[in-house]
Amino acid sequence: MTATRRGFLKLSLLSSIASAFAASSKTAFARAEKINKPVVISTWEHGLAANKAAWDVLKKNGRALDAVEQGVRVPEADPLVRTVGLGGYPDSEGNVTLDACIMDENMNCGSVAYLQDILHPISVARKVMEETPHVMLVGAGAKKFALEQGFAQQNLLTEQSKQDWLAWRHSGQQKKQINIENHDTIGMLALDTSGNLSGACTTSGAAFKLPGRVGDSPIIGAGLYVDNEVGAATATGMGELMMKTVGCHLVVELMRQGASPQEACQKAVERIATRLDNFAEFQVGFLALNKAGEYGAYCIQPGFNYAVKDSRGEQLIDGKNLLGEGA
Ligand code: SD4
Repeated sequence: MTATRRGFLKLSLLSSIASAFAASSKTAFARAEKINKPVVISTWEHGLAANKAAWDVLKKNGRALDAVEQGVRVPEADPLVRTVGLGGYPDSEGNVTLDACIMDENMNCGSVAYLQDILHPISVARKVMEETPHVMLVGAGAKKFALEQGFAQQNLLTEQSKQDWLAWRHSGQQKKQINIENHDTIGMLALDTSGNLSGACTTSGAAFKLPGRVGDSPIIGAGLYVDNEVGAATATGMGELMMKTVGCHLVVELMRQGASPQEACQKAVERIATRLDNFAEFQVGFLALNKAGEYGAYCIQPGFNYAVKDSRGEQLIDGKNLLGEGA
């Protein structure tokens, strides 16, 4: 086959794939009478304050990318949020190590993992996305990059988190690395007035984790995924389960096939439940938003909630779940 013919075949294949994608992504629009935009949604109750900061950007016709970055910086800087940024629970040796990632409407993404002593890992992740040819920086390299970019070095272990870590160390419970109570990552998704989606996810990870452990939150596809033709998803809970199933990518692909955000999150949780024997010991919650501004969530255990802000106001909604009463 000649090079010209090969080029022609490749081009026609690409254009038929593109039209198939465009057709499938129309399903959400076909279902929705009106696009609900702008809208921002995020995990857990601390999402209420984070959404407010994101809304300040969105209501001025700002970009979803700026909204999610500004939004999740709120819990990152709040020492009372014990699972994200400053005041986050440390690992089993008392070191606070942070994971974060961000993704925009053009499939650009940036991520940091095992980052120490920097208050806003989400902004470092954005710098990785915008200032380097890479997607992910980890550990000492990520910190060096952050310092070079002008981020300040700061001790993130608050007295309260240190006391909780010491109590855990003396409790003889060291084998129990993760339970369903001790993690509350913030994952945030937004659709702006231009109809573009972005997402951000940031966490101190599982409390008292093994040193060096990285969860799903900085892993594109596991803890966050955005496809501007279809929708976006983020996750919270026991990261290993999302990593084994590439959960957020799965949620977005299910929406591509026509599932609503709610149905897609439920199917992804069911995938975990049918594949992973020990799923019932853990919490996993998925949160999704599509191009029409429809949103939904689903989790394994009762107790997961998420915050929504749009032109109708703000809400805190309990996630439907697999194992709770009435599920
Ligand atoms: C992790 N998924 O490191 C994170 C923890 C979390 O809600 O989500 N907490 O596994």
